[in-house]
Amino acid sequence: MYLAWFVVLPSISKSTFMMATVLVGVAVLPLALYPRMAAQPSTIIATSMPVHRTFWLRGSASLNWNRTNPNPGPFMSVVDGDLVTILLISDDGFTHSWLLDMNNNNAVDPNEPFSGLFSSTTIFSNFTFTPTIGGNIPAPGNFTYKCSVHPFTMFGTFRVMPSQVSISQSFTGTLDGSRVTTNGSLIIDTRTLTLSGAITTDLVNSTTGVTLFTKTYMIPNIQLRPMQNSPTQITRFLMNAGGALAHSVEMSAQLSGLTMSSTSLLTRQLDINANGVVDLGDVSVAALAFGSTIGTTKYKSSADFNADGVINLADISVIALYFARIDLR
Ligand SMILES: [Cu+2]
Repeated sequence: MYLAWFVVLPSISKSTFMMATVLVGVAVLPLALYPRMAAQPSTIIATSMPVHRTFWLRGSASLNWNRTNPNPGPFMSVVDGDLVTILLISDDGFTHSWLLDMNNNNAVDPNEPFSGLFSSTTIFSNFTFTPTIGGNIPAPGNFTYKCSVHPFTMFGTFRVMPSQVSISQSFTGTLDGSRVTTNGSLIIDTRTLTLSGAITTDLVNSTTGVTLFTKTYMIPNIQLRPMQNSPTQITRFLMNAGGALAHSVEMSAQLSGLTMSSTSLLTRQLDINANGVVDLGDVSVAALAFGSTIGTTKYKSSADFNADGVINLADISVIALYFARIDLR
């Protein structure tokens, strides 16, 4: 058989070989294109499914839950519709309970999630319930959990988040004789901490009012990350606002506790080479022109993001802030 190959191979004519190469190329082409097509977002708003969250609490009348005295017991955060299991054990041999005291009256009311009493120091009690906003939980927010027996020394914060937090977004800015406006909605899925939504960007000539560019951007579930030394979760992205001169609207969206906010900024396009991401290629252009003023050979208008005629720290700061960020185009 091996011999047969050596015999057959040299006998393939040049034209047959060319034909085979073309055929292989045609066969591989769809495979090469497929990942690009698959990367296009088909569903913009992905709604997360409820999850099962488990907490372990060891109760002590003098040392609080999990011995956190003099501080409150562990912070517990759940999302509307999650399955919540609290595994409870007595630290000091006394009888305790876990109560979500939503009206803060230190008493067990019929509508309040309540574990019942437990006193074992060796066997965990299992209290499982589903916090449902509009059901057993009146509204999203922070509530105090307590031991109904020792409500003044055994307490902590129990947060119920809605599954989504949304805000409407609008912004107007003027640069290089263009007025750019954005309008839309931003939505954070509180389980996955991803940002979605849709923002329409319009660019008009600020003198004539003629619309030069308009586009609605779908935000493709961008992941939020914790800010350094802060409980705030944040993400940043930019949107192309094309025109006679290319512009970007930089946007940040953040979630602090139950509150969502966003900020916007208009500059010349940070993604200078327009490849969909603010990368080293863009930063290099800005770095090389750093310290220059308009009219000098070192000056590059594309790196003068705030269009003030000087490429200084203000320009470097904004591109640094948006480094590696997606440019929606
Ligand atoms: Cu107790």
